[in-house]
Amino acid sequence: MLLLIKHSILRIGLASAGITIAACSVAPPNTAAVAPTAAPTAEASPVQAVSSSSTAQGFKQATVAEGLERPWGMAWLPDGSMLISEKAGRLRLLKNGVLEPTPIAGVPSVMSSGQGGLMDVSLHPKFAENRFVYLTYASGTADANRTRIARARFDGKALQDLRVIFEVSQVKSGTQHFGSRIQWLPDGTMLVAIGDGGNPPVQLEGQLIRKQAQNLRSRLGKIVRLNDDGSIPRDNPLATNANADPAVWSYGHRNIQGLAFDPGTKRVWVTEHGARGGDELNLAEAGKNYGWPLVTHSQEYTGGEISQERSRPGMVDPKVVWTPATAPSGLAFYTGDRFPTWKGNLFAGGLVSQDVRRIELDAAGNVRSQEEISIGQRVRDVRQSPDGLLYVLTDESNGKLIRLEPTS
Ligand SMILES: [Ca+2]
Repeated sequence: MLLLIKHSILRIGLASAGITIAACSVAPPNTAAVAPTAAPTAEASPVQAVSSSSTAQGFKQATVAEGLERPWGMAWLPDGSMLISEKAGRLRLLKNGVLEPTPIAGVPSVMSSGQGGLMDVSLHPKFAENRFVYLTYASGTADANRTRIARARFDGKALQDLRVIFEVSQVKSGTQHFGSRIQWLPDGTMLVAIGDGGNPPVQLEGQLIRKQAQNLRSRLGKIVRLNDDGSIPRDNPLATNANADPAVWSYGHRNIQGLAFDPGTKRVWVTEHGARGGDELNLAEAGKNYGWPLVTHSQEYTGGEISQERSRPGMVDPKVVWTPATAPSGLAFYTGDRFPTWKGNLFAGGLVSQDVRRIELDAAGNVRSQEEISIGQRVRDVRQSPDGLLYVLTDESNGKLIRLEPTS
């Protein structure tokens, strides 16, 4: 293991110097995820556990910025500068390649503890006109907290008129599983992923809090769909269900930290954490149930089954299961021109795997293959820049912004 880590650092060093990453496969090529075609029985789930595959080539890694403390999310402003969130509750501006030393003022007070803190940052699709910035964050105390979404106007220096536009209705304890990512849809609504609230023994309303993922009245363990002011669209899939929170768009999720949109097929892709193993890539669709915690490939951290079932009729199987866990965070769907052969691929960051998985899809939305791009640090976010390159944030106390660039 130590050798592997050292090797990764060596490779990063080479990469920073502009040398193409050498191949270093942990497993033979073409053993990557095979997508399930059908789910005949719970005993014969077709999903294969995947740990690794071949190693991607034809690019180099350049460090764009460092000195970021546990960065979480990133967004590009129209002038090419970037907003980068830091978990402790700071929003940073990277302008002309320089990280401004003073954080942006006006960020809400966050609970920075455990997995909670300032999380995603996203711009309104019409930011150039309205200057709206959206933040997701954990709010409250270790004993009473929830995920919130706030909107503010960015005047170039500070956030103004900050307003909480949405929050989880239930207050929970503990510092786990807040989500969260924001993804805009072409109709001007946004999807926001919210975690299930935590692992055992954390309880809510007399049962393990993880069960809230199957409770349609709860916003925990869900993707919600919202209008740009936080109100709930009338055409949400469960809007006419009297027993459901109308904000719910999909459910049965454990803790989604990667959310991406394919503008060609209109598919929504998510990565979510399992407990011990069983991390998932899912093709998310309105109104569907993704199974947690009734159906899962993951095990309890303390050992033993969370569920005997891997698949169930009426619940959607994952497209990939990662065991051992990669701890996926950050997901990009690549549409750029700078890496022509990567067009239409997903790029999934991994906190534990310390890499980015390049995932090839077929026309039906099944996974054809995976390659690993070793980063050598915990990867918190992966995004495509407006000019078609891929950017990676590392979850370290001296976190980096890394750019992947083609070598040819
Ligand atoms: Ca699932």
